Amino acid sequence: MALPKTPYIWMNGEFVDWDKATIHVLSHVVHYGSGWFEGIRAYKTPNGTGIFRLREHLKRLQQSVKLYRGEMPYTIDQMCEATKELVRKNGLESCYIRPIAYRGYENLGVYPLNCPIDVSIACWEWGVYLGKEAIDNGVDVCVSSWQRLHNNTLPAVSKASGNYLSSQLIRMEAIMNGYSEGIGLDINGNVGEGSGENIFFVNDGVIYTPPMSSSILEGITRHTAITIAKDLGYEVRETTVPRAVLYTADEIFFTGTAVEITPVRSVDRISVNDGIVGPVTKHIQQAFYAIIQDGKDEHGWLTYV
Ligand code: PPE
Repeated sequence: MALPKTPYIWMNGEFVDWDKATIHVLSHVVHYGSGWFEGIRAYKTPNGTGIFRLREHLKRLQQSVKLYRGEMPYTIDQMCEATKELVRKNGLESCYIRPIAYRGYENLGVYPLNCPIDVSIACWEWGVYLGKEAIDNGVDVCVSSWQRLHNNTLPAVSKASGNYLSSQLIRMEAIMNGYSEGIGLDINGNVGEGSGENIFFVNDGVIYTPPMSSSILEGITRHTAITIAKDLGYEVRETTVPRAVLYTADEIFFTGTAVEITPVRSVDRISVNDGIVGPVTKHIQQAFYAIIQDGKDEHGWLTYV
């Protein structure tokens, strides 16, 4: 389905018509995957439209670029202001926001440092990601035959466009085989993450999630879920998770900007908790939705536009 157009896309400091927000085919990013992006959500709350953890996303974008020896041409403050103004100008109450920095047009070759870093921000209306049912009832997933990137091949901590070739292999295989999502194991065979989300496990009331060394993006929703869980009094352990836990855990859930907090109902057709969303997952979901829907934001995670 086509993207729902908005009036403007922000490009290198200017608000450009949606249809005119184009780049040259010989831009470095098109050939070599040299882009870095973020996915951010803005929610309609009783206090107005609030962008969820905007600064943290923009800081991660800056770090993603830095890892590739680049420097963002705009400060985090400038990017914050641009994002807020874009959401306002596009008149959206809630939306998905996609900032992207990329190596642009200058000359072509693997060595990227002669090409400029161009920056765009777009936003559009976007509902639930893995389907309406997913958040309430959970999703059926598989372990992918494709493994995640090795940390010393393409570092997963940098949200680089090129990394998403791995995600595409995982996602396509899963969908073709009738699942909603695939889970990538790290190169040691331990659980990494989904093609576009982090993963959590609950066993005997304790919460587990794979560490950065398991080739994961250090998700901002992951950090949110860990913080909420600790606030609610749960013990959270960031630790290596063997594949077998996918088939034995009491509860499993995904976290991510797009999926928010989505329960996993089965893995490779083995049900999790008889297919019923478990109490810990529900507890964390409720606390999360109280923040983004009701604006009960004690951590100051919402930036109002
Ligand atoms: N891992 C991966 C590989 C990933 O792409 C995301 C976000 C996460 C974990 C969770 O990160 P965070 O959003 O900071 O909690 N994936 C983004 C892009 C998804 C897409 O389909 O494109 C997102 O959720 O916006």
